[in-house]
Amino acid sequence: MASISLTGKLVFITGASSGIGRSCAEQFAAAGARLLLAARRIDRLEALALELNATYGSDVYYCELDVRDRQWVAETIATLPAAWQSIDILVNNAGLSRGLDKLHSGSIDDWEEMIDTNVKGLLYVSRAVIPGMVDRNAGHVINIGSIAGRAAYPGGNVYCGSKAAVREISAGLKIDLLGTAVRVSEVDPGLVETEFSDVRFHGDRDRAKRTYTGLTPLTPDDIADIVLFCATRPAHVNLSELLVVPTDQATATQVSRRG
Ligand code: NDP
Ligand code: 8X3
Repeated sequence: MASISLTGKLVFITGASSGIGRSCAEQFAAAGARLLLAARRIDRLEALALELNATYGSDVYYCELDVRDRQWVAETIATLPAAWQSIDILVNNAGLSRGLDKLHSGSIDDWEEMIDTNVKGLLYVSRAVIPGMVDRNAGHVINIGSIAGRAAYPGGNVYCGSKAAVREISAGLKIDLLGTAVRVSEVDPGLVETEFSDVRFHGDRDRAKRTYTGLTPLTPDDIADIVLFCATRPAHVNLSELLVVPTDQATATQVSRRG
């Protein structure tokens, strides 16, 4: 069965300034897609847009966006230039973890940042983008969840809860879109070496590095490859959920480290 071509498709990626989102941008660009990129660090998006244009001749529109800001999200989507309004694929990737403290000693500010970004931000973006997909009876929403959403681990409490919410939101969205041609996928990675752990440990690079010591983690390109696989299945095929772990990882807490 022929896979779907991404040539000329309009792909909106949140959190494209780093890690998995950035790799998705690169791989969709290489596949001939047009890219709508969002994140808070606009300087990085500008550099990425130039790079993708120079390398692949990509058509890229980028915007500064904090997905936690409901009004900002709504206005950004509502005021996109005409040529950038018909979004074919939404990759809800922007997200983060903060801390690894026990719940009873955790930081409420950290909790709010995770819930506001991972859950509410994903919802705001979805609410702004999906109506157009339904109107056109075409589209694909790909949510980046996590192994953390499938089982809690020590200190994961609120992050795990936020990703469990992404899992149920994805499942609910699939039900709500039944009868339309809009597809919903959730990709749940295990350990991927990105800036994720730097952010989790508030810039403690040594602690962040230890997350990946002695094992071979996934790369952001590994996840982007899978996101593109979901997006290129034939139109009647909906890959609903995918758990992707390094060979050195079995569960969130069971990993094989050497040395
Ligand atoms: P990175 O820290 O490398 O990238 C996170 C991206 O999210 C950045 O581009 C950041 O951009 C963006 N982002 C964060 N907060 C906001 C916000 N409020 N508004 C807009 N953009 C925001 O981490 P990853 O690439 O690893 O993370 C991407 C996704 O993958 C997240 O949802 C994460 O939970 C998930 N994930 C990661 C795993 C891993 O092991 N790395 C495993 C499982 C899931 P900026 O700061 O410029 O706004
Ligand atoms: C990121 C993977 O195991 O650190 O979602 O939660 S984990």
